[in-house]
This record gives sequence, structure tokens and C-alpha cells, in this order.
Amino acid sequence: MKLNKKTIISCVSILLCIATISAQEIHKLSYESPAQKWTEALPIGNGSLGAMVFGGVTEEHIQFNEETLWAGKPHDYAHKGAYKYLDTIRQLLTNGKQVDAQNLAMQEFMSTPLKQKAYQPFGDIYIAFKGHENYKNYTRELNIEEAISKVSYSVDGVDFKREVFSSYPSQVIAINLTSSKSKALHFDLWLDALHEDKTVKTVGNTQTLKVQVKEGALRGVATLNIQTNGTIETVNGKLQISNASKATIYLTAATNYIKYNDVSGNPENITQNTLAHVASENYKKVKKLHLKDYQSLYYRFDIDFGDNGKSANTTDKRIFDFWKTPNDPQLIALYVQYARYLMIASSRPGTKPPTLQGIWNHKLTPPWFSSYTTNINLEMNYWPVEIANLSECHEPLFDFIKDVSETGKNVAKEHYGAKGWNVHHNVDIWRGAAPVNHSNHGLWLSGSAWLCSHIWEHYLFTKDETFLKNNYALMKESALFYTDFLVEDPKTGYLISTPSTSPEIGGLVAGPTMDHQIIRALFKSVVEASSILKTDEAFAEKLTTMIPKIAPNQIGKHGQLQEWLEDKDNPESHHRHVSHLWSVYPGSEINYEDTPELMKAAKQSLEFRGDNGTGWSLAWKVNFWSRFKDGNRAYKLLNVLLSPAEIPERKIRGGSYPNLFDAHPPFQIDGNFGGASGILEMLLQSHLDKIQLLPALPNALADGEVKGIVARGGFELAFSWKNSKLQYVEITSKKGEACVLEYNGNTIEFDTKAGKTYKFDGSLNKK
Ligand code: FUC
Repeated sequence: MKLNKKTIISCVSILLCIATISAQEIHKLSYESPAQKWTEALPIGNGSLGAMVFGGVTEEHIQFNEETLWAGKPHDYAHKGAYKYLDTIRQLLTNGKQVDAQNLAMQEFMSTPLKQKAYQPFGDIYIAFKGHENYKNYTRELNIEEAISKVSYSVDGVDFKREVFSSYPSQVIAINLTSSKSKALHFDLWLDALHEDKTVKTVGNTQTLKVQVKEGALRGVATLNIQTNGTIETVNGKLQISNASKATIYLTAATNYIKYNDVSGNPENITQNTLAHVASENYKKVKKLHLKDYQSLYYRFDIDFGDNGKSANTTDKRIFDFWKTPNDPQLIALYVQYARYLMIASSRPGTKPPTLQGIWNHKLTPPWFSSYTTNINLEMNYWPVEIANLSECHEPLFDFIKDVSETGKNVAKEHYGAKGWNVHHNVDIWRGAAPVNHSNHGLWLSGSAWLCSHIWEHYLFTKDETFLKNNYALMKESALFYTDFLVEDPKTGYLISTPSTSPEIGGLVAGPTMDHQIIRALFKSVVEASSILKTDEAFAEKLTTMIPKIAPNQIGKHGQLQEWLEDKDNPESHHRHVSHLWSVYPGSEINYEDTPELMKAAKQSLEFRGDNGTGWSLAWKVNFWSRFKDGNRAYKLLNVLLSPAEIPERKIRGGSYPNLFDAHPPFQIDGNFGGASGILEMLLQSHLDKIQLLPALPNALADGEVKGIVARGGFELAFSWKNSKLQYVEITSKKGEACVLEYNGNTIEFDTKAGKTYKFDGSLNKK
């Protein structure tokens, strides 16, 4: 081809165009039609105020939540005097009388009442547009680089555009509507809710929805305000806007919840004050503030697996295609960034942690109460938070731990006659910490220890000693509980956890492996923390002597890692929980270097469990296979996690909805977070006092680059790889710790200075 000036210019512009498209599409979920179902709608959130945007044309529906609207009221779930039955339950288990032990526990040991309370939907915003039936050029997207949901289409040559976001700095949901022609925007706007007890009142350009939760102490107030260049009237309780070309709606919502034991808040005041601040602000300013705040977190990290053109497709099509042919590497990058988006949207300093559904729930009786399940789900939500450079989004979990350490103190006392605090497998907004539902799965004992591992991990990633000092008491008090609780097993002489259970398999038992792994990890972290903080030497000494007495990991007759004290695993079981592999991930006690035999056994156990599972179970397996350094197997699981959840011919569970929400099924957000963590574990691992680069890279992700990924020790890295080979690595030290870097069997060690960046080529030679 002859290259004249014109050809060169058009080639350059095509290339620029492709580059711009691919640069944008990494950060977008896009669709060609409005959402019909809730799991097609697009989530927005500012940590506490969340919404699902449907993007309808003749009627927009924005279903919203505020994270503190729950059923129930302040309540202490501890069962007074339950401890009197503890020894008998233990004895029954020792004597092999599991059913009797469970029955006695059901009668005398479980929480009062047996069930906790559910997270509630708040309300709905409806916007009905007149004369929009025949529309063209419809697009709907969630731009996760801006945290804005957008809709555009045209009717009779007039372009209509919509933007919706939830702002953390302004504490409102902002909706902006425009038309390209003046006086072309006509719509009705109103609020509604599913709650039986509700009122809607309109005054001028504001409308207020009040809801009272059924048989509960919480009430919610949501107020919206509209500014427009059109006219506003109230007709049949709806705000009617006519002859406008732009309109901005701000919605704020609050409840009377203050703390798990305090519901004296005044939501009228809160909503009024919030709206007073924002109502007169122009949209551009509110949007600018929102972008500045959101992007200060989002832009810290970047990931790119190379675009093969598929990212120009709509997201639902990409999920469908990926199931058939998993070669859309940029979809994997999007999955990671989407998890970061969801984290920023549901867990900001000062808010509550994401529930099983984050902050998005449209049902009065949601699956599993949309609460906090601590035997995997809540913790999994936070797996990617440090490595994906969103450390401060971890804070709501620490506040949560503080709350349950208070309620869990009484549970420790009433149920175990023990010091310290503990929490069982489920927690609601009232911070119920006692065992719930049924003694065959609710009586699980390592809740507080697992939660405390997040304090320790946050410290390991940030090396923030002040944080450790401020939170050390939570870890210590948790350890204190287990020093009282562990008992010597009459058969083996080991210290064991009893009564307990291996999450949700096998009923009530004495000595499930998972408990021992988690408690050991807690004790070790308290010993280390006490030495760093130069405190509690005697207590650390006590823990140090107890650690080797705790029942160890054992290899059973099938070559498996034993799930229980006895060698009774069923190799045919494909149960979704694989709890006894906790020490492979998120723990680190079982690894190739220190315990290769246990690693082999753990792998065997995972083989037995197979490659199916619910959403979070698939996500956990991605993490396991990454730690087993089998990137291709991890990718295989990822393929299932990212496959369409609602295809009837697909017999397996798990997968992704069109809006990329993880399907348990139904929707459960843990898989989104756990999946992202598993992908990042393919690229970097730092749990063995060194940074391992590309430890489990699948063939399908042979080219890529990641920037802003975080390793334990206070390190932030950027590196790229091509044909599965490392190209460069830059490592910035935040705390001046010594660094050990490992790639492909090659290890280098060097001292660092805080704030300095160190550069290496693909063979780890200094640049
Ligand atoms: C645990 C899991 C279930 C589900 C529920 C919310 O009980 O076993 O699969 O995730 O939590």
C-alpha cells in the first residue's frame, strides 16, 4: 500500500479511535436495552446510599437502599445461662452422641430468638416520560471509571440523556436529565416503597417518603428535590415537570439507627440538612466533587490484559460468549475493576460493611436476610481490599469488629463462661453474636478469630503500627476467649474446639480442622503483635505454649487433608464449603515451602470437592488454585464464575448475572470480591514474607500489565508480562521495609527507603 499523507492520517485516526475505545471499555458495563430484571439493573452507591438503575425509556425505575434500614430492634441475642449445658454437650460429642448433643444445644444453647433480622429495601424513584414510546439509538452503561450510570436515546430527532450517581461527599443520589432540544423534556416524578407503613408528601419542588419497618424500631425518611428550567406542578401526588431541557434531582435518605443499641436518630433532621447543603448546588459542581472523591480511590490501580476487540461488545453478550469461548481477557480485568467499584460503592469510612448483597436489596424478605455471614461470606467481601489498593475501604469491617466485640462479650460469658468475646456464624445490624438457626451449623466457633485476621492482615499490608496499637485489644480479647474455650481432647490430648462445626457440613462435632487453623493463626498474630507493640509479654508466653498443643492439620486415608479430628472425610462429597483449606487461603500456614505434604493433601481434598459450586465457592476455589500455583485450573473455575447465571441448559450453579453481579444463586456479592482476589493472587502473592510475581499465571492471560497492586510489607508494584514472561517491575516502598522479590525461581533481596521506587527488568536486574 502506498502511504500518502491522507492514508497516514486516516490510519492514525483509526488507531487513536481503537485506543480510545479500548481504554474506555475496560471501565464500562454496557447494554443495548433497559433492564427488565433487578439483576440486569446497574448498581450505584456511596457506601451507605445505594441504588439499582433500570434505565427504562417510558419509565425509569431507581430502586434505592440506605444501609441502616433493617427489621427488628436493639436486642441482646445471648442465651442467658447457656454455659451450664456446655460440658454436657461436649461430653455427648465425646461419647459419639451427635444427635443428642445437637438436640440439647437446640433446647438450651442457641440464641434467643433463634433467627436474626433482615436488611430492608428503602424505596423507589419513578420517572415517567411522556411520548417516548418510539425511541432509537438506545444505550445504557455503567461507567465504573466515573461511578456514573448513563442512559441515552433519541425520540423524533431529540436526544435524551440521563446520568445517575451516588455521591459520598454530598451524601445524595444525583439524577441529571437533559434533552438536546429546548422544552422537550416532560415527565412525572414520584417516590414509592414496598413497606406497608409509608407516606409520601409533596411540598413545592420536594417530595418526602417516610417508611416504618414492620414490627421494628426503624423508620426511614427519604427526600428528593428537583431543579429544572421547566415548570413544576403537583398532580395526583406526583411532581409533574413540563417544557424543560434539563432537570437535576437529588435524593437523600436516613433512618433513626445510630448504633446497634441506639435508635434515637432523627432522620428528618439528617435529610433536611443534607439537602439544604446540596439543593442549590449546580449539577456540574456536585458531579465534579463526586468524580474527585471517587477517582482518588479508583485511579490508584490499573489492570490490563490486552484487548482482542471483544470489549466493544455489550456486557451480557461478553458473559455469554465467555462461557462458550473463554478468550476475552479484558473481561477478567473488568471483573477486577468492577469488584473495586463495588467495594468503593459499598464500604467507605464511616459506613457499614457490605452485607451478602452489598448495600443492594429489593426484597422485604431477602435471601439469608441479606445479613453478615461470618463463616465465609463477610470475610470474602474484604479479600481484595488491600491487594487492590483500597485499604481505607477496609475500615467499616474494623468498626463492625468493634461492635461485635461488645455484643460478643456477653455471648462469651453466657454461653461459655469465658472471658473475651466471640461471634458465631451470622450477625445482623443489631450485632447478634450468639449461635443462630440450628445447632448443626450455627454453632461455629471461629468467628471472632477469623474477623481479627483482617486486623492483622491490614497491619501486614500497611505496616501501620498506630492502627495495630489501636486495634490490638480486639485481637487480644478474642484470643483470651479461646484460651478459656479450648479444651483437652480426652482421646488425643490435643487442645480442641468443641462444640463446633466445619461450616455447614457434618453437623455439630468436637474439633473441626478449620477452627484450629484459624485459632492458631490468631494466637500467632497476637504473639507477634505483642512483640511489635512491646506489651503483654506474659499473655504472649501463654499463647506460645498453647499453640503446639492445638490439634494439628492431619493427612487422612484418602491422602486428603482431614476436615475433622477423625479420619472420616467423604471423598465423594462435592460440598460447596471447603473450610479445612482455610490455611491455604486466606491463611498461609499450609504452603509449598514449609508444609509441602500438607499442601499435597489439601490439593487432594480440593480435587475431591470438584470444580463446581455456588458463586462464592467457585471464587474461593480460584484463590486455592492460585495458591496451588495452578493458574490454568484457577482460570477454569473463573470461567464458571463468569458464565451466564441464567441459562437453563447450564446445569451447574454459580455464575454471573447480566449486570456482572455474582450468582450464588441468587445474587450474593461475595463471589465478585472473592473472584477478584483470586485473579490478583494469580499475579502476585505476598503471604510468605516475600513478593512472588506471576506465581500462577494462566496461559489465557499471557500478556498484561498491572499498576498499583499492593503487597504485604507496605509495597506498591507495577509490572508487565508478555508471552507469560515478566518484562519489568517497579516497586515503591512506603515503609522502608526490606524487600524480597521472587520470580520464576529467581530471588533478590534488598533494603528499601520509604518513598523510594526500585526498578528491575524481567530478569530482576536493577535498571
Ligand atoms: C452460608 C453458605 C450459603 C450461603 C449463606 C449466605 O451459609 O453456606 O451457601 O452463602 O451462607
